[in-house]
Amino acid sequence: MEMELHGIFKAFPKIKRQSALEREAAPPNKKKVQETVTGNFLSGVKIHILSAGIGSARCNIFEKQIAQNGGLFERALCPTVTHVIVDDSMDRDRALRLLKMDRLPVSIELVKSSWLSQCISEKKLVDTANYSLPIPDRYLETQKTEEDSYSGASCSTVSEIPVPAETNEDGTSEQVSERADEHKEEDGVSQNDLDALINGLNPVGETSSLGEKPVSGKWVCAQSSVAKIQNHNQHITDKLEVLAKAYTHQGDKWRVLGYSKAINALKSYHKSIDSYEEACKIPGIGKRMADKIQEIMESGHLRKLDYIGQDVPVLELFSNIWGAGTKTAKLWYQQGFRTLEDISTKAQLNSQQKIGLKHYDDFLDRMPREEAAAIEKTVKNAAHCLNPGLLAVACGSYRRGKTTCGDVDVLITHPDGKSHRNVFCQLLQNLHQTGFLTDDLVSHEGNGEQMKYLGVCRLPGPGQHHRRLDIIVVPYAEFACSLLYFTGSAHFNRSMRALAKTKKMSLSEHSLNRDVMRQGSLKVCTGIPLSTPTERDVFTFLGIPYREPHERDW
Ligand code: 8DG
Ligand code: CA
Ligand code: CA
Repeated sequence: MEMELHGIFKAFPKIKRQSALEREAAPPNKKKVQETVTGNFLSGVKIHILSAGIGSARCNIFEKQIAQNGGLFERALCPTVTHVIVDDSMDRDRALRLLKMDRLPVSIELVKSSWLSQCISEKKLVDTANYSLPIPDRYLETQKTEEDSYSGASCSTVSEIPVPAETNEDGTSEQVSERADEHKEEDGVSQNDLDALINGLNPVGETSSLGEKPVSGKWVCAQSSVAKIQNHNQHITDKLEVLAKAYTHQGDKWRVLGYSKAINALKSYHKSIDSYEEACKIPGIGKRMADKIQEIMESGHLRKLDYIGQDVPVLELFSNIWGAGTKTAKLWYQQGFRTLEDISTKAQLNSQQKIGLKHYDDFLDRMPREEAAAIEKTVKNAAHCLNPGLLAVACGSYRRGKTTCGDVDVLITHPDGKSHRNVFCQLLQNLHQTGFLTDDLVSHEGNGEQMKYLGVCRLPGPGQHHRRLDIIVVPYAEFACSLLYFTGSAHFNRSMRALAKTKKMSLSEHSLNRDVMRQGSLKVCTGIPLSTPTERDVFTFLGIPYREPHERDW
């Protein structure tokens, strides 16, 4: 079934390699419609229309309108098509049957004709969200078979693989806050959702260095990251990771899931793989994945990497703008933008994306931990000016002892349980006044009694970079759980939440609750918060050994 994606590209290999200009002139199946161009909002959009139900007269009108508005009409479905238009009453299965496809590559959207009508009447590229044809449930199974990635013996069955929505159930509030400070929040399913699916089911490598079940239990959160198993298959995982990253940027979440699962399995395998048969036996690796592994083993290369779309580097460039996720990156690509210059001059940016673009290089650059320490100290000093009893701790990668940090996450509380309440606004105001805070991304996000600020700071003095800073003020009763949460890693946290779930508990940045009742993916009773004055208490309630922050760096 993988054939479909490959099939398309194999059928049009020349198109993939031609330059854009050549492509415009070359394909014999493209009907050139000589229309006066009256708009260009469809520039970069290539549309194929499935005429069934739409009728040839309407198709002809659409064809003209596409050309008049800067778009391209493709008579035949080919890899460069960005949208396939179908009748509003068409369902996805039927559309695929008519297209003679098992599924569409993620770069092609299947949308109702009312979307095109709406674009034309509004004279702009309307978001396809309300017009896309939904992916049926069984599609998940199709994907599974396709990559054959979940067929390993100890892997979960399809029915056990939760759909992304269920990930929220690990703790709705967790997801809300994750989405807020993650600039991928606009995507339906983030990389983290996918990781959660994997980690919740297959925590740490299913095979130990002896090829047996690890004695210390299967949960990531139960193990020290210091003892991370050496990757004996890096020559293979490096290549698969490139492919997985490409799929991530293209928003192909199910392929990302399959690849991540295989990569995890390979990384924790106790030796270098020697044969196709050996690869097939590893849980999490199916036959098709084993084919790829064999290809890398034998040739040192993976041909599929040569066919990564030219959109991938551009999508990556765009989604590295803080505030822009895969969807926005895709939209910008479809609008014909290819460079950051295009984005700054032609794209419609929200205020966060403008800040993200302004500090593009600084935000991508990880700061040395000494700089993170200086940022923590600045926030701590400002907090102590307001109230010397306040606690201010840098969490995240800094607390895990990393030598470089992507941003700084400072958690603030007061042991008296109440003096944290009036701190948030005053603290931010003071830090603004000194010029330390330079830009606000999310300036006031309340989550229960927790307050969260996401912004940008810069230490005084010449040559300093702009850095991302998160400040979270929490009530003391929630301090241990929020300290645990904001220390991470995200991977470690997901494992802990998944473990809590198996014990009818739920863990969030607020509390660890017992007696949680769930019906399927729905939490019907939120349970009773346990008293957790320290992080250690959370580990104890979950029945796992305490791990120091530097041991949580999964
Ligand atoms: P970095 O900034 O050096 O890149 O790493 P970090 O400090 O570990 O990541 P972060 O993005 O600043 O997030 C801080 C903590 O928040 C993270 O260590 C664990 C927690 N967290 C989760 N899930 C998620 C998530 O989905 N996104 C983000 N950004 N943080 C999460 O538990
Ligand atoms: Ca951080
Ligand atoms: Ca952060």
